[in-house]
Amino acid sequence: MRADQAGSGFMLDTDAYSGVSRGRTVVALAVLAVVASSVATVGAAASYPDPPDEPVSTTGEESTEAANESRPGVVQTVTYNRTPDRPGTIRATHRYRVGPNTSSVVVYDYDHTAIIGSEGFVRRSNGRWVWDGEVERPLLTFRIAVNQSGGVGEFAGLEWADTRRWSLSHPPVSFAYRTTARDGWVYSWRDTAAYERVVRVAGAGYDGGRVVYLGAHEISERTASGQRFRLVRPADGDGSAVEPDRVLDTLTAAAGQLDVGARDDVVNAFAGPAPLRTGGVTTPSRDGSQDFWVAANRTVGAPANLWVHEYVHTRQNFSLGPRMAWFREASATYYAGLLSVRQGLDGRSGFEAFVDRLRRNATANAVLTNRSTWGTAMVPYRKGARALAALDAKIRTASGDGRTLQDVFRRLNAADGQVTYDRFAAIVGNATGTNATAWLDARLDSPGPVAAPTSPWAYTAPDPSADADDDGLTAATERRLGTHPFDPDTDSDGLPDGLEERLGTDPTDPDTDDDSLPDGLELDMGTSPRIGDTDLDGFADGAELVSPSGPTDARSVPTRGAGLVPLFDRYTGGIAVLDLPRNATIARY
Ligand SMILES: [Ca+2]
Ligand SMILES: [Ca+2]
Ligand SMILES: [Ca+2]
Ligand SMILES: [Ca+2]
Ligand SMILES: [Zn+2]
Repeated sequence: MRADQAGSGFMLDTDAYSGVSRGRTVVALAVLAVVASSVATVGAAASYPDPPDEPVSTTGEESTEAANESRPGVVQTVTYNRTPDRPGTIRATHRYRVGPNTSSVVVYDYDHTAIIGSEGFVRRSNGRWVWDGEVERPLLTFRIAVNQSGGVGEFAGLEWADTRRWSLSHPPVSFAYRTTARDGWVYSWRDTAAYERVVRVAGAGYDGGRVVYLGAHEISERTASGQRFRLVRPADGDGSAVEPDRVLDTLTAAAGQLDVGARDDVVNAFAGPAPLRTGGVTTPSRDGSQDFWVAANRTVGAPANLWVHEYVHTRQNFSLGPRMAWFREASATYYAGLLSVRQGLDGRSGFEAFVDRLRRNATANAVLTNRSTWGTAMVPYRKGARALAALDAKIRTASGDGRTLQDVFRRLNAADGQVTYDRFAAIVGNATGTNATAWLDARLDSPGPVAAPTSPWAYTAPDPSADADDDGLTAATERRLGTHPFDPDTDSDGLPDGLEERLGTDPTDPDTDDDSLPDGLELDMGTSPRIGDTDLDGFADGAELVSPSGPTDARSVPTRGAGLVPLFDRYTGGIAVLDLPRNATIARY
């Protein structure tokens, strides 16, 4: 989950959006540091008497003008230490190697930090720390309060956490400097190529570029769809709830499912143990990686797959105008559910939970385009996700499955500048082939309920050869047979739909031959699921089974009947079946 607009009334802020510094970050374990050199880029032309405040949003423009400079003006070396004697805090030391043309270095007075040591920096009255111009390698040491609680309702709790054994945090690192090689200030969060950052972790730990894990950990990696996925989890009991293969399976599958551009080369997924709240995502690092974290007790399942939710955020490269702010969480929520269902997670019950959420009309009276009407921060997650489900179906229907909401998502990612509501409407109109403004206005720009489709066919992948439930039948075949595309055993008789198609049994009837024995049980017992009286002795297989007599032996016939419910229940998961009448002779073939 991601806070779109820091400083607005709503802090949806399970995401770290406050630490905005950007820079070339090099991962280093223990004291071994690797430095990647970089070529400088000239910053924006604006010149200020003093560096401005740290940005509250990083959606602003990046500098694009390139210039050649043989070496960076500043090398910042950040070293992190755990401080178990002071739970809830970590220590960071920032050392600066100042280049010959650099005339000033300014470090901000970050929130939730205290300077506990300095060399070569002077504190100004505005709280900032300025290099004294003399000390060659000035440094500042910070104590950082990690345990910041915030948010309300479902977002309440710790966003970051430090305990005696481990620490997950998002420490501030931004600074600004002035160099004669430039006209004006260089800001670390903007001119990311103009300086170098080296990160060291004292002891066991891992720096993802934005998120820092301190403590014993394990890393699992997987590559898919041109992305490197790295799962970082606590090494001991704190991380035991995390199933690395399941997490990497769902992330790599989502990477293949989501064709919207904006792929980071590296995605670092951190599993943070309690008392962390749900999860969040940071802004991308300039080295092509992006970090997100999820509380370690969050399992992989449908529809609320938080791992995929945060991953979808990493694929959001757009900048949203105020009337479009809802789209960020709405799309993360909708795709987390949709992709999970298409991955077959939790089968039919996963799909039904997904649709059930869409069916609920929570927050119906909020106007998505107008934040002041939102009674709760959950509006984009609820009404927003519902509206996107409806929109996806509209686009697919209008284009004969030629286009989907992903085409709109991709175009938002590719758009220059802010995506306004009007621009969004134009992009949607392009996808549907008709002017969509009235349709959108009624759902996004108005109060009132929005109906999302509930049929599974609205949510199957457009590719008709997909087999979400892995039952051996494509969605196209399932549609023809009337089976459920997200349920591998539509009639719950113990036989997968695909096997039933091959056997010639009815995949929508648990007892194809009406002999009171479910198809799956008959296969186990050696009777025919297609012939009610397998041995043709005049007594139905079901009657013979409970009699008992041999259903595959014509010389063995029933003497009495009994209820079949317990046997049937075993195979149907609770579908009630009629008892056979005493001495029943049901023979059908
Ligand atoms: Ca299937
Ligand atoms: Ca079946
Ligand atoms: Ca049967
Ligand atoms: Ca028989
Ligand atoms: Zn989110």
